[in-house]
Amino acid sequence: MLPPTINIFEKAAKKAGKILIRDFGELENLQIESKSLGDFVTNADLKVEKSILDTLNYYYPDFTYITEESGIIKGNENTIIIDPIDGTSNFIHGIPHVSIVIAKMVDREITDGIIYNPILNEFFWSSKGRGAWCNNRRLRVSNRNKLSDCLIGTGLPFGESVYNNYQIEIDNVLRNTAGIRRIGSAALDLAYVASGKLDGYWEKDINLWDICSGILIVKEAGGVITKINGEKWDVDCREVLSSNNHIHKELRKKLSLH
Ligand code: 2AM
Ligand code: CA
Repeated sequence: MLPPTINIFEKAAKKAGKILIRDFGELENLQIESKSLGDFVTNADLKVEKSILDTLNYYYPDFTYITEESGIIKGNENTIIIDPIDGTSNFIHGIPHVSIVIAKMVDREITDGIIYNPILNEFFWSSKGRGAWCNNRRLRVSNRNKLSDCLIGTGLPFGESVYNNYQIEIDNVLRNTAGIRRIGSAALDLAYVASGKLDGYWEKDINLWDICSGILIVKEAGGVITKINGEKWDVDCREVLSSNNHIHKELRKKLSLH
């Protein structure tokens, strides 16, 4: 049986997922606006977020909400974080690597989180202490311990977020691993680390709504989450390094050579 919070998140995500799927099938009618260079919002993002908020407000009218599209809605100390579509660029281009993210945070700790890809019908979830799951399958990070065998996810910077030296990081990782994947949804990158598909993942300049659920899901699947320099991650960090634990130190070194 799903924990009660996850049950409610599932209800909200699956209802909103129907809107996402409908719009994914009619991309020619999509209205797209640019928030900044490379960062887009569509009418689907707004509709999906509204649907999630409508469902959650019924169950949790007094909570605080932190959302990608509506900003912060102030309430009590219980906080829900929402990204209606993580992977909006993929969505716009008809690439099915998109996800709905909903997490609960109490005292700056993520206690429950879901990542739902309605197109591939993959529902990832975790509650603290309850393990990590995709649909009915328990998740476990990979066992690979040789960095040279490992597939690593990242997000390439885009537009104004492009930072100096990112090519050096990419170069170091490419030279020492089996390859890099750029999936385009940070939430799915973390879900794939938890699933043992990717062995590690790092990204800089990232928002909490992209990674909130994934942080808990990776930890509950036996993985590690830190800052890129190996220090403790907290909810104010705008970067993340995650892995199956075995390769963490070595991967960190490849990212800290400059
Ligand atoms: P978003 O779709 O919710 O904006 C991956 O690198 C992360 O960066 C995603 O979680 C994605 O979140 C965000 N992002 C924003 N603009 C992007 C772009 N043009 N290309 C790729 N990712 C982008
Ligand atoms: Ca988004």
